[in-house]
Amino acid sequence: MITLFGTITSPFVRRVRVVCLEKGLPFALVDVLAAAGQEQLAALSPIAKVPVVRFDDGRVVFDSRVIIDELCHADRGGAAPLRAPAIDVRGRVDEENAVNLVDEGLLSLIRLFYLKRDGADLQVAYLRKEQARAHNVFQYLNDNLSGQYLTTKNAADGGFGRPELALVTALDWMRFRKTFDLATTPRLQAFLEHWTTRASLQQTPPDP
Ligand SMILES: N[C@@H](CCC(=O)N[C@@H](CS)C(=O)NCC(=O)O)C(=O)O
Repeated sequence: MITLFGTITSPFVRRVRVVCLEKGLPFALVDVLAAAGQEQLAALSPIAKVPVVRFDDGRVVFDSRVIIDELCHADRGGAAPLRAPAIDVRGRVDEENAVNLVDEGLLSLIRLFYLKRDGADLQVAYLRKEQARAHNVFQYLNDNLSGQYLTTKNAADGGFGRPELALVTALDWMRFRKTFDLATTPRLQAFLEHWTTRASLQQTPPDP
């Protein structure tokens, strides 16, 4: 059994939960908001971010991308039913760029969310830069959504892969935490509405 350390609200943890559900891989979720989970996480990961996964063979993996790679390894039947990662040079770069864009924009918003909750002054120069980064990333994605790796093509046509998973989990967290006004990015709003009908996403809402 895979042990997943995380929270229900985290978009990065949700990606791992979705991949496990899609592939029918059983897992046990340890809630790190509880004291016992927090202690276990601290003992396992010096980064102390979630998700962290402990595999049956004892390996501990600290990052959602590496965890998903491992879950989609050939030994576990590859990526299916998700779209397999591109293998040609151009496709690989496009796909990694797409995931990176989403992650950088999302991480800026997550940092701003925590800082606001702690009462920090968000007007200092670096945090204004974080706000601008998030705005620019999601505006860019809104304007470039129809590319090959951020698609609303249905899954049977190879339309649901890692970039789509990254973007839909990010957008749903942004909606849930009210950290970004999706009305300013209508194509992203439509993308979110399109993909949240997928069963694995219906089963993993951040606000159950
Ligand atoms: N690159 C990491 C990012 C993970 C991440 O930032 N997780 C957030 C929750 S959504 C976290 O644990 N934040 C706690 C903190 O910043 O202390 C991944 O893909 O797994």
